[in-house]
Amino acid sequence: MKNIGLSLSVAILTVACSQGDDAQATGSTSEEVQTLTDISPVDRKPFDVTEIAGFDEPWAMTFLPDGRMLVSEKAGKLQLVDAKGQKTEISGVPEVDYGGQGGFGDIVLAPDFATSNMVYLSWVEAGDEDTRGAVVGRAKLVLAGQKPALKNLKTIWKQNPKVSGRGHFSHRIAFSPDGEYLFIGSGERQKFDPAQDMTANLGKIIRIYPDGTIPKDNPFVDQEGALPEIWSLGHRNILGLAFDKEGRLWNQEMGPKAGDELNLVQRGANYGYPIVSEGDHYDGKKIPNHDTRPEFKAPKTFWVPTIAPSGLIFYSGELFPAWQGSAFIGGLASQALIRVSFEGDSAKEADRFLMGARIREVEQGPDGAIYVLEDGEGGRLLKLTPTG
Ligand SMILES: [Ca+2]
Ligand SMILES: [Ca+2]
Repeated sequence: MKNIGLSLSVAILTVACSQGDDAQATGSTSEEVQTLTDISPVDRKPFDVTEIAGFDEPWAMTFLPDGRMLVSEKAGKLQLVDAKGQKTEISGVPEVDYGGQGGFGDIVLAPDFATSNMVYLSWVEAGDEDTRGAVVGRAKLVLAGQKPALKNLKTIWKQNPKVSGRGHFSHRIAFSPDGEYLFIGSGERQKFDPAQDMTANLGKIIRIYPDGTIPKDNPFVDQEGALPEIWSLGHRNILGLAFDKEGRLWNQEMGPKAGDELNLVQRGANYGYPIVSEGDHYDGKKIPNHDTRPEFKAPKTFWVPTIAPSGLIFYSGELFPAWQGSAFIGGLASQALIRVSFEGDSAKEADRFLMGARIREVEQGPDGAIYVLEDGEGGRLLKLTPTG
């Protein structure tokens, strides 16, 4: 482990082009630089940064009750990581369809993990004729002995239909605070219209029971032709899904050319994509803003220019008491950790901490420290603690 004091005054004005995540993302502009300067005082240094370990394209992480971590790597590995950064590869992982934005996705613990040892994970599987889709499965994590393993892996949900391309799988997963329901972010696979098509589960947020069965009180179970697992629709590329301390579900999603959104997710609501967006299409075609169509739910906050969000937590720890109740979002193109503050159900960006690397994932540790995963080859796991 080594301490690498984060100097926010160095090289902070570099806004890298979002390469991996949104293939058509734009590069930096003077307008973006101006906005970053306005938001982030360059002398701000609220946390120390400790490097814990490095990974090959890390994508998601979660904490075990004993303080160790599970970290997924996009090409298909799952690593068990101790507090000192020692890594052990976990066997029994699914075969993933790796490439573009696809591969191994999210990993979360079952609400009853302490007794069941079950974990939930998402990945991309291949279909017929060069198609693919995200799936969610569960397995038992066996940690006893020298070689950790996943056992009895079972798929419980699939994107439907499988389509061509390797983008916008989303496949972020989150349990409701009562542990009763599993929510899944299902991206629109860069196909636009499926987000409004009720016979497809793309561009939707999904609600199922932890065993994969579908709750009878889901909003569209009685609607002819609609897939019963749909909870909300009109989403684009959902890369963060989390509950706040009041038990409300939020999602962040990557907009098209800008227009990244933070949404309060409500039962049966339509979030408007691709009919409305605060951003525009990459080919320059305009998309009307949300306020032109009040039947669609507008985001609680949005970003123009893009931050390229990835990962979402609501902070509740003791180490940064001033940040309790805030959300944290990783920034890919913005190479930042973004803090969002709330008042009632309104939200706004409060801080943008420039990290000098694309941030893929954010977590809160059992000690109240904030952990982030950098994106890409050699992406590091960093632990953020209050400046001493
Ligand atoms: Ca996580
Ligand atoms: Ca929207």
